[in-house]
Amino acid sequence: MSSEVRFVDFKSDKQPTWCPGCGDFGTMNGMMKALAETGNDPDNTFIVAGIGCSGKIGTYMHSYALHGVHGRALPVGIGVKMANPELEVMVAGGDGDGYSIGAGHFVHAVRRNVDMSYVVMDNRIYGLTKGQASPTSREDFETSTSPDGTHMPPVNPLALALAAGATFIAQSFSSDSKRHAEIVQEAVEHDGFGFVNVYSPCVTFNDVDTYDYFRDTLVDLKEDGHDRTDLEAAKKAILSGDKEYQGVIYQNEDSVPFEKQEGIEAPMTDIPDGAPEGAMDLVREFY
Ligand SMILES: Cc1ncc(C[n+]2csc(CCOP(=O)(O)OP(=O)(O)O)c2C)c(N)n1
Ligand code: SF4
Ligand SMILES: [Mg+2]
Repeated sequence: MSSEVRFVDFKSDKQPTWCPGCGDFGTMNGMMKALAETGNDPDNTFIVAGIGCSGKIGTYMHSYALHGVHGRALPVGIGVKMANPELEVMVAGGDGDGYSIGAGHFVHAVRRNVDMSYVVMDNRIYGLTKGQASPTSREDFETSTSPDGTHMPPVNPLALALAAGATFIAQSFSSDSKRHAEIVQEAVEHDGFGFVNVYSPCVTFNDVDTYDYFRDTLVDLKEDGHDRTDLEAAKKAILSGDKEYQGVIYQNEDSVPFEKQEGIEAPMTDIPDGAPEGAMDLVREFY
């Protein structure tokens, strides 16, 4: 790893096709800053992206990457990390990708607690498919698929993570660039599954959850005297529903990542003793 990596080194030569003003620009910048600040470089970084406007991020960043199947980015990211724990693995996707079709994977990725980060670009809408209601859309949000509201309460992704035993739960806002980058950096540094729900406004299809809304509403836990290691305080912040927060809401400082518990410390190609004859040749052939 190089000590001189700058965040622009994580930028690819592809021009984003996101709409001008899309929150995903800020989300991506913060991810790149966080990776550079933590001493990673494109050669040791693997981004796995879901499907959606958000999912295009793996193309716009310079690193190893896989743009997978809708809702299936997390199991791929887990597989990458288990095959080579020396890689920095970051998974990114949208609220539809992560909390609708991929909700099952989300819960189990949280439980497994592999040392990686998961950044969800939450715009409370399906952006790529032109504006249908997503799991985080408000109950009264009118879209082409919910002309008279969704008739369902939105999913609270932080509560889902909490219930599944998350060791790191955070929330940020793409437009608060310094704070957002700091929070993603903390997720990367966390020993375990670092989950960040990022409010990343869709300026084309969501005129309710706007930059102004998040700017006016979000309360920063850093200024609220919150103790991130206090599970009861985290429960209160997540479940009381009276405020929307940004910051690290919960961190279990005793977290031991799954792969460490299982004694997986080296890339698969290095596994030396005990492997059946010929097995490692096979692994290397497909590595
Ligand atoms: C299996 C499957 N089902 C449905 C789709 C259609 N589809 C593509 S993106 C998407 C939702 C995108 O919403 P979100 O994950 O919130 O991402 P955003 O575009 O808002 O960033 C859907 C339903 C698909 N590509 N694959
Ligand atoms: S449709 Fe929305 S989420 Fe997609 S690029 Fe445009 S502003 Fe961003
Ligand atoms: Mg979305």
